[in-house]
Amino acid sequence: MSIVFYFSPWSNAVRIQASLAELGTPHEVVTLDLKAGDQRKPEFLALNPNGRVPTLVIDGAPIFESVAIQIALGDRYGVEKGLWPAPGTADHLQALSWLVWNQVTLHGCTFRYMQSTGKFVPEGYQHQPALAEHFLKDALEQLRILDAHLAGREYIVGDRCTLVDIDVVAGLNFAIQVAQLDITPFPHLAAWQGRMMQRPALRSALGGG
Ligand SMILES: N[C@@H](CCC(=O)N[C@@H](CS)C(=O)NCC(=O)O)C(=O)O
Repeated sequence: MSIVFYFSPWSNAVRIQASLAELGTPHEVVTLDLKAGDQRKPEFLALNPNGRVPTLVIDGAPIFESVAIQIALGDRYGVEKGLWPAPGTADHLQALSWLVWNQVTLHGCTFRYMQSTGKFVPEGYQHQPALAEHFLKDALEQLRILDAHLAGREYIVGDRCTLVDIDVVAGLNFAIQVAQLDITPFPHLAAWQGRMMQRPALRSALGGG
């Protein structure tokens, strides 16, 4: 088994870095310099025509888009490590649902919120306070939904930590740091995030020491 992980710091690749750290799966890391345009080199475009990180090559076969990568890692390595529900189970369906919810619905509005504020892109480019307010309202509603889901639960799916928790906390930490998203009004969510950040592998992958 061989995994090559195409990575760049402060990018969407961090969520995959966190999953690989939690899984403890041996892998080679290739760091791309996105500012220098490494992602547009023909040899990389041959692996990911979209020219983005994260990208993985598993036993010689490329895979891109972090949701697809999380599912592949879960199905191949996560079940035996206890970090992913077995395919064919009700929890597996829940894992797919919350993973895609995180990246499409929650990340969709938090990312658009970040794009609409001067904190993330230069003021005057896409800095639109009315849009920022709209997307922030959307993002807070999604966080309320996750907070309600976490009431009385330790983890998002089933009764143990899965790559879904890893993916959600990685995206959320980014939004908290970059967009100063405040999760303190959501007690179940804040408690879950605190528990997640106690995990040594995750903590170290997300730069928490
Ligand atoms: N939906 C993609 C997004 C990946 C993505 O946008 N990656 C950015 C870094 S955060 C990238 O590689 N950008 C390079 C570029 O746009 O040239 C995923 O989740 O894998």
